[in-house]
Amino acid sequence: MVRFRVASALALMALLPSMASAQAAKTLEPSDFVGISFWLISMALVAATAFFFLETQRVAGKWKTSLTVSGLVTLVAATHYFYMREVWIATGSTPTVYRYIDWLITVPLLITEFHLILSAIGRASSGIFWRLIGSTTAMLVAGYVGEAGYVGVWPAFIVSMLFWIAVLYEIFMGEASKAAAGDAPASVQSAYKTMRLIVTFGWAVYPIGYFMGYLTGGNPADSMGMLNIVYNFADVVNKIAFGVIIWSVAVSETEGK
Ligand SMILES: *C/C=C(C)/C=C/C=C(C)/C=C/C1=C(C)CCCC1(C)C
Repeated sequence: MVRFRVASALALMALLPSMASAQAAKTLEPSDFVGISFWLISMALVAATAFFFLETQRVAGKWKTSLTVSGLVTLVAATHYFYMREVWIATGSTPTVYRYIDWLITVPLLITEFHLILSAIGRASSGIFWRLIGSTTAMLVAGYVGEAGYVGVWPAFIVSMLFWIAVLYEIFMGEASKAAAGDAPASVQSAYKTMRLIVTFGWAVYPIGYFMGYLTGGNPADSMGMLNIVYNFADVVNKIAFGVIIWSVAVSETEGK
């Protein structure tokens, strides 16, 4: 039964690329490094999804949900990458709207994982969860209205940064940090600390991308190339590496190491 469900999820994933490529007008040029990065990352996300879903069968019960959520993050992102890749290759323009739809779904899923780890430590309140969801959503909406041209790129950047700082405050100094200081197994505590570092340094790559894309005053074509390369790289760290950290804690806890 479990095997059947995993198999059908994988079969569905295999169909996704063909669904997304129906309207492709051009093929990938060997000199299009941004396009190549879209390809590499979409494939890495597919592989990561298969891996996280299959590994749910190996870890102890309380870790299964975390790994399933990791797989959902990479599945949702892979699907968006198929579309983003086509937009970039066919038109050479930045797929802002697909990027932000992806983030609006995957960031709350990542916050859910954060919260699952916190619950494994023992004292996670729902207030922490909703504050993190609220701040991250506001951070993304501000970024979107800046990138899509509804408001100035600078004010949007500043507002978005403030909400990200609110997230950092919550996880380093707020209730979440206190909840994490419980008497959980060392491996769970270290997972929480590592996830916190990802939200600090891994997430910092996104504002750097935004800055390089809109705020340096460089040639727009070069800036958009940088923006996409940096965002793509950030997604590898924050979606795949994040999941791998959870996976490694889950395996070592399950196997009693
Ligand atoms: C899987 C996708 C993730 C984890 C996306 C995270 C996105 C951010 C942390 C974006 C942050 C931004 C700022 C802090 C300021 C400039 C605008 C944003 C939206 C790029």
